[in-house]
Amino acid sequence: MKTIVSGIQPSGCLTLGNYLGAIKNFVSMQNNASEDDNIFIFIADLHALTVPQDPAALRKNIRSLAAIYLACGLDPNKSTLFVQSEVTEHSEIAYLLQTISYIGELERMTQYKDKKQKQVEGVSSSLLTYPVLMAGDILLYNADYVPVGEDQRQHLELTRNLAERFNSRFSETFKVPECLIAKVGAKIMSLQEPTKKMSKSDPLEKASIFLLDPENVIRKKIASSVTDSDGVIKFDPINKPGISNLLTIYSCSTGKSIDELVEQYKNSGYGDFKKDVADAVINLLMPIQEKYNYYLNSKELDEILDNGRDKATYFARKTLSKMKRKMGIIRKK
Ligand code: AQP
Repeated sequence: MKTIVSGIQPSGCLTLGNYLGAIKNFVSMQNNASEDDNIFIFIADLHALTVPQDPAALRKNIRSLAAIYLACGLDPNKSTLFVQSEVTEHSEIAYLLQTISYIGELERMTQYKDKKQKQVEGVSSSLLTYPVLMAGDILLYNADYVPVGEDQRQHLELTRNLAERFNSRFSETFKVPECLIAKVGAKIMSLQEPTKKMSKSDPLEKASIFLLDPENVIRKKIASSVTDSDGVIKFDPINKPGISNLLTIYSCSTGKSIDELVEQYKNSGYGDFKKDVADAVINLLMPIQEKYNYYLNSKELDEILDNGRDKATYFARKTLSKMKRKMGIIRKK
């Protein structure tokens, strides 16, 4: 029996990066799982709060992300889908793990260093402690595997350190989880600055393809994506980051290998290539959008999240009470 845990922040409209780097892998792991495996995929609303959010938009984004999960193929009969804040054990374990984590190791996190630059009104302490909450999300369910994009590797390393530290201080309690990162698609880059990752909170609209973008917008964004002037379609992320990113997007959207695509387009210009990349992305996203609209307005959505919350709570409670017992915060043995 294996346990798989992952989540995404409802911090805006999801990007193609979130889909190719994360959701696509959740779905394929789900579809390859055996009956006794446990898969927990959550909506990381507590994580979203580490940077300022508009409450009305956040409320909307939580439901929207649930509908995206379902539209992309997550099946509530195989995966437990829930909202992180509704399983209050997540907040509790985060505090308990903070007692064994060090400020120095949190200050070294790249994402903290990047995101704190953008917090003009002061850096919230939750931005610093967010990776500990993430460790808690994973350890609560004693995960074996955590499918994430490349940008989360460092946080996963911290999770592994905290699991080992807890085990050595209080006796064997947690499995040390493994990070699963896709070989292609683990880091989809911005269309406008292809040396930077595509992000849902990027203020530059044209930099990201959103999963809910209409067809004409996708075409325009890909047509105006930044490339280079040498006119050759080949995979070279250092010298040709724009074209390499489009090749990755094309490959992940169709299942064709990058080598195959390079061969196919060896005599083509960027214009034709970009048009075909746009077609591939549109073919991928249009069926998802159709299902999204169905789920967003369905009664099932809330039922699925209620059931998911109850199932996740059952597992989370067991871990948390074991942890508290080992730490000595219990009145009776
Ligand atoms: N560009 C990307 N390429 C591949 N994978 C990506 N992920 C994010 N961006 C890319 C993966 O998506 C999962 C969920 O990410 P998240 O929303 O929890 O946080 P994030 O990594 O901070 O994502 P964003 O889009 O950049 O959000 P904002 O802008 O709100 O910070 C993770 O598995 C991540 O690796």
